[in-house]
Amino acid sequence: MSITTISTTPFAGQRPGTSGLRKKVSVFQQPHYLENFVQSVFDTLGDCSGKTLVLGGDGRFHNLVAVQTILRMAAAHGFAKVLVGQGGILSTPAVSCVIRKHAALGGIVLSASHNPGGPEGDFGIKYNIANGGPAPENVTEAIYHRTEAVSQYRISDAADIDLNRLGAARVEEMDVEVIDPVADYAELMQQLFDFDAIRKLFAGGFRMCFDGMHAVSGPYARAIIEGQLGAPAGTVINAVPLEDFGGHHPDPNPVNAAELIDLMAAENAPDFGAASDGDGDRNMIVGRNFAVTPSDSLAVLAAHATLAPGYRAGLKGIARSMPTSQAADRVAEALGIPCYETPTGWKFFGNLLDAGKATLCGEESYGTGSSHIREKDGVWAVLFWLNLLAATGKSVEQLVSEHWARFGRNYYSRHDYEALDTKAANELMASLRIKLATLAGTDLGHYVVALADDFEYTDPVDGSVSTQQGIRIVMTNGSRIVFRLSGTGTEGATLRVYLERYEADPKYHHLPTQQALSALILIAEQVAGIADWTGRAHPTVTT
Ligand code: VG1
Ligand code: CO
Repeated sequence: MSITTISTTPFAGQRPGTSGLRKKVSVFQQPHYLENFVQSVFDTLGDCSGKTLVLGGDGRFHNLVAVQTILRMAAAHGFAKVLVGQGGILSTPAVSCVIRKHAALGGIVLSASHNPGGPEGDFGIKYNIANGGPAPENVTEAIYHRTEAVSQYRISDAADIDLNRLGAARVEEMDVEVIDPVADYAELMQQLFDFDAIRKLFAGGFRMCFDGMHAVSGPYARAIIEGQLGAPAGTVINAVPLEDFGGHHPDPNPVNAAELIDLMAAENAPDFGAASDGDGDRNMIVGRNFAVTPSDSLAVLAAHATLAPGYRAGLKGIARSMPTSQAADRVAEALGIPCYETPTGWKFFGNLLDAGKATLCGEESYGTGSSHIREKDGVWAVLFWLNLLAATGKSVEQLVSEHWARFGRNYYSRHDYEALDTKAANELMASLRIKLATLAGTDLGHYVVALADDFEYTDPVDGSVSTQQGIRIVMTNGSRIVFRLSGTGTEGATLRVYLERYEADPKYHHLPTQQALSALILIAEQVAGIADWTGRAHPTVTT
């Protein structure tokens, strides 16, 4: 065994996006590609001697190869120890949990999250810092600048370790511990939720379906929901992580989790349905024939948080990403706590959580989480809902309808235009930006524009400023249209159009969402000239 230094040359475009570096598997398979990025992460971290690193991924194609490579590089970089998930598996929230529990320096998550996997699919890598959360922008930018100059990397030539055997191993001088991917995480969940009450719920015949989408959350859901909470075997479907997610998009929304949506609409539907994404940090909540929008889910959890033991003391604040609906703002107002509005991406919640300013956080993209870790957390959200259902004895639809009756309903939808020509998408955004200055005060259909700007965020904790985080057109009655380009795609550009309309009157709380938003949809098309720029008359995905 020896450690060698290998010469390399930089690859263009190794800039982490909304959540790490994501590329086609074939890009990651190029010699030195992964190594260059990992070396750049390690160079950015500096001296790692005596430090612990957490490592794991969502089990997608290329995960095992990457895990072994990173172990050899970590040994060459002087790490004292790596905690790696058995079989190379760790969900994103579990990585966050393990980093915090074991006071690690940080962790590496191998995942492209909700993007498809397999040899033709996507792969990804992201670095999480000591608080357990995604590296903030100053760190990801430093890593990116390093990738532009990297000229060598260090790696051991040690043999692969057996990732299936739990317990101690070694690479060079470095200790490796293969850990149960679920244990630390499950222990944390027991501290937050009333497992006894949920056990009683299942014992009383309550039925649930959790769709693991052949991604990483299956083993977590099985161990906790079937194993510890006593739900019958088979409650978790598509529970075994597959390298290609069974050929599906592991994205828990009504379009990609159609199997679950159909089941929940069937005659003999279970009481409760849920799904999670590739790396286990997203969640979709479904009642009988009733899908809950992520923005509403955040608001409902916030309104009832004190029913869960981990949140009995109340919430310090709520944080949501800018495009997420303002439903949570109304709850925050009623609770007399602050509501923060951040750019898209979980990394922007880290400082608010660390500073104790926010307890619950959420994004419209099926992401919900809290101060228990520093990532969004799919299984956590499902357990939180189970806790509410057990504590109130109400159905999902009842809880949400009552919420609307009390706070009003924020109709909400996101329209995605995927795989656009990048130049055309950039031009669409640029031309919108030019229009912004003259939009305020003008009439758009029956709406009057109150504010039109490009969202800029100043972090209230460290003062860092993030610009161009989404173009928003806010109407005088609070309705909004937001435009931004995705930072997680790997093919061309994706335009996301976010639409929100507030309705106070319960008489109008049960309209089909697209119908309720139709006037705003038309305005969005007209203001941005979507069809003209992109040649697309309709979005590819509507959620
Ligand atoms: C998308 C979502 C964003 C989320 C990000 C990572 O980013 O919109 O809310 O934080 O994915 O989620 P973008 O830039 O494509 O809009 V995950 O579960 O893919 O790590
Ligand atoms: Co994810």
